[in-house]
Order: sequence, then structure tokens, then C-alpha cells
Amino acid sequence: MPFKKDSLYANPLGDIAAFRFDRAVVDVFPDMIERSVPGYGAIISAIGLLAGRFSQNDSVCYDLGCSLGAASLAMRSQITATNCKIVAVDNSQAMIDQLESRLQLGVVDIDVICADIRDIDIANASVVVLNFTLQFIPLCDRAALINKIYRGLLPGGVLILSEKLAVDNVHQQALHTEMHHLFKKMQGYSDLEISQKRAALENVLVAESFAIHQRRLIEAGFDSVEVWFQYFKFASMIALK
Ligand code: GEK
Repeated sequence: MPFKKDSLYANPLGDIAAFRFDRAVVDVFPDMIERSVPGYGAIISAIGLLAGRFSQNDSVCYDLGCSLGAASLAMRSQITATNCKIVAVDNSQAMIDQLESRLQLGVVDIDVICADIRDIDIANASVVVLNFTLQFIPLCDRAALINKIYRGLLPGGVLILSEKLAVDNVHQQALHTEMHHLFKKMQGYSDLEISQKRAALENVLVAESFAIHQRRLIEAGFDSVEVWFQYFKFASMIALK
């Protein structure tokens, strides 16, 4: 079945339930993320390039919160290291079922695992991708996850962390929110869809500032952290071990 256009929030909803990555979301996911996250396609392509640059022979590349595997597929297309595999993890069974049903065999193996990324072991990693996933992890668990990723990375390894950022200055925060709203309108979403989706994500997606991400990554041991891409609040960072 081809994926559908996202119209999940097009009609007025009485009670707006907290957002979940369930079957209804999976059925529209590629359209939803493409029209909601400015720069998503560019970030996915660059994750492929970075995996080509950083993947090491005999190592593992992790895609944490992989959804339908867009980052895994981009990495697979660029990895030339030998005996390197990709491990793609998501805790939404609906996402994992859909990913498994669409995954074709390729030169680089992709192991697909349905699990909470807080519970899995990370070892022998050359590349770790958290592409818009950390923002869904409870604040109290984020440092432990980043510390685990750091420990699991090989020397010379990279973490690619993409997040919706909070902006400290209230005027800038309002401007970035307005610009994201305009971006979504340009993508065909109505004001109702935008406001209902925002309500569904309240307390589910918790954004933090770049300063907070940077501090957590440096405290974990990363040598350096830089933003390599930003489009309004949507940013992607590179952390080097
Ligand atoms: C992409 N990276 O297309 N454990 C595992 N997975 C989780 C957890 C958790 N604790 N919490 C949330 N997820 C993808 C896009 S989407 C981002 C990532 C978005 C999963 C969740 O099930 C969902 O699939 C993903 O993280 C976030 O490059 O929709 O804005």
C-alpha cells in the first residue's frame, strides 16, 4: 500500500489525544514529516554523506528512533566500509512492521529492532543517528542515553543529533514559531491542522535549547559539538568523539 497524505488533524477534534506513533500515523508518516520538518530531506541526505565519511570497518551504525528507516537507507547508500552493519531501532511496533515489510536486501545489512532506545546496548559504534528522536525521550532520561551513546562510540565516532530547538529569547521564539506555522501553511496544512497537531504534541515533544544539548554532550565526553544545519527551530548537530 502506498503511503497516504496526512490529514489526521484536518477535521475538528473534540478531545485532542496526546500524539502517538500508531498505525494511523505510520500510514501517513513520510508525508507528515516531509511537510512538518523544514529541511528533513536535506538532513536525511547529509546523514548518508556523514555515514560514508565516518563509518569504520567492522563497526555498527545505529539509527535510534528510526521510524520508517529513511536515515538507515541513506546511510546504506553511502557506506563503503567493510563488515559494517546498520542497527535500526524504534519502539513503535507499527513503524517496525511497516519498515520490515518494505526493506529490501542490500549490500549493508540493516537489523531492525523493536525496542526502547533507553534499554538497548550500544557497542562498537562508528556512527549514531538520533534524527528528531531525543525530543520524545523524557527529560530525566536524556543524559543517561547520551552517556550510553558516548561510551558505545569508537574513537573517531560521530553522533548526528537532529532536534527541534527551543529558542531562549522570547521574541525570537515567537518569530520562529510563526515562521514554522507559515512553513506548514505553505506545505498545505490549514490553521486548524497546525493548531490541533501542536496541541497533540504538547508535553510529548519537549524541545531544549542548543546550549542545553551542547552542555549535555560535552559533559558526556564529546570533544566538540556544532550545528551543521538549521531551518528555523529545526537543527542538526554533529558531536565528535
Ligand atoms: C527519520 N528518525 O525519519 N525508543 C525508541 N523509539 C522511540 C522512542 C523510544 N523511547 N521514543 C520515540 N521513538 C526518523 C524520524 S520520528 C520524529 C523520527 C518525528 C520513536 C518514535 O516511535 C518515532 O518513530 C521516532 O522516535 C520519532 O529520520 O516524527 O518528529
